[in-house]
Amino acid sequence: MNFYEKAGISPIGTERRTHFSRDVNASLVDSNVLLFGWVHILRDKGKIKFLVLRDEKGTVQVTLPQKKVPADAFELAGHLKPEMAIAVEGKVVGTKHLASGAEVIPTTIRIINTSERLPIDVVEGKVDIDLDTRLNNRILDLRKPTVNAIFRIQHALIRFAREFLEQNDFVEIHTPKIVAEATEGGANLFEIKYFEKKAYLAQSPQFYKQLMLLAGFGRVFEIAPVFRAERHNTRRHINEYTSFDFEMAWISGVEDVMKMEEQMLHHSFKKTKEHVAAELELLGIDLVVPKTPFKRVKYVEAIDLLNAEGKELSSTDDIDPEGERLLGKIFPEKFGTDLVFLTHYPLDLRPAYTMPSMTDEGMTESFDLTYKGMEITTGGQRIHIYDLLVERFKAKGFNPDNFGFYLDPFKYGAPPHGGLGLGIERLTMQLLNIDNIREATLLPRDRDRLTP
Ligand code: AMO
Repeated sequence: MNFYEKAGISPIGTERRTHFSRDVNASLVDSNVLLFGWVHILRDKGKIKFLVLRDEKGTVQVTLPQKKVPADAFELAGHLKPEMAIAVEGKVVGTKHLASGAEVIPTTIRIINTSERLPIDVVEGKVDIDLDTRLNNRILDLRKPTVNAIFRIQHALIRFAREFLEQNDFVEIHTPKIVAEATEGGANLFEIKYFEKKAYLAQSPQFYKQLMLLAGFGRVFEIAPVFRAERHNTRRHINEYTSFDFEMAWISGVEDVMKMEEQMLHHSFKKTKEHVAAELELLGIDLVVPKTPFKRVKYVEAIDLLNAEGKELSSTDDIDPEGERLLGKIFPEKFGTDLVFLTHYPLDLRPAYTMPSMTDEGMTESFDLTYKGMEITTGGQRIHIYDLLVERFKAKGFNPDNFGFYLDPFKYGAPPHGGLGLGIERLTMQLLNIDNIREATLLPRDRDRLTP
């Protein structure tokens, strides 16, 4: 017995699939098709059996009237179990009962791989299971068409954002994730042992993306994992996320960076809407392509708006998550838009590399982009003047000697520059109205979760 026979399954064979499930429609009536996929739904009505086959592109109904299919195919269909991998060969016939207008009457069914009893259902809506159980069984969970669709949409968002940057002369870079110093402050830094030295997991490509502009690239971007040792488990924080960063030289101010982002998101949303229309429809999302320019609101003005709603904040207080949520309500009512730039953050609330404002005392040339009330991007103009940079590092309590690898290149004609970091999971969750960031993360890492 070979191992196929031992497992009770068919060898893979050399034939290729002729169609995907979603190709099976009235135009294919009378054609022969060979489909590969998973057993999604089984219904046994005695003299007729129904099987819904699911593949990467959707589902198709396979119907087995006892009188019209070979006896061995009918018999085998009786042994199928949910999520078995199968090959179905058969003829397409028209039917009025299905939206696609067609189904497949098989001539052969082969079991390509078996499936054990499932720990969670792959068919949606059968039972409500909690997120933790779903994440424990994430690989099966991802087979659900609505869950799978989230990541196809995420892919489209990134694909077209990247396309926009490439059209605008940005060079994709890959910077180290094992680093010697914090870029964003020490509070949420993961320390690792690096042979005899102490090292950290990168919180952001911040220093290196800036340095690449000093290295002679005019514009760079990076889409890569970053690590944050967030102490709390919240619905919008994970410990490893994918940061979409870009950085551009020779800007005349932070406004150039915001313009680039709003154009990039406009392009990405517009093309995503076209390219993954089916997935968006499956999730019931009407993707609104944002109008440019996005609304800009100064940090102090946002504080005033919050205080008018009963908060008691000073102009340099940090806006807490509740305040953010409140702004998420105020902004659409007041400005009729979900995407709002908050600008001119207080010096105290921004990292040492942020350019102080010359117009707004005590503030910075920086911004956050909020989307439906949640911060999805942080960005700003950076300090390109060596002495000022060292002064700001000292003011934040850092020892400049530890940052020589970053600071020293600024001695040699650093161009004015700025950029931003966008969390792709936050973008996805807000776009799809997902409540918990873990659902917009393929394989989330949080305080309690290190597998799968
Ligand atoms: P910041 O620390 O604000 O800025 O992060 C930028 C964006 O990353 C996302 N984000 C997170 N997403 C999920 N889980 C987390 N724990 C988490 N923390 C942050 C958010 C946020 O807006 N170097 C700067 C960026 C820059 O100025 O270029 C930075 O990292 O979407």
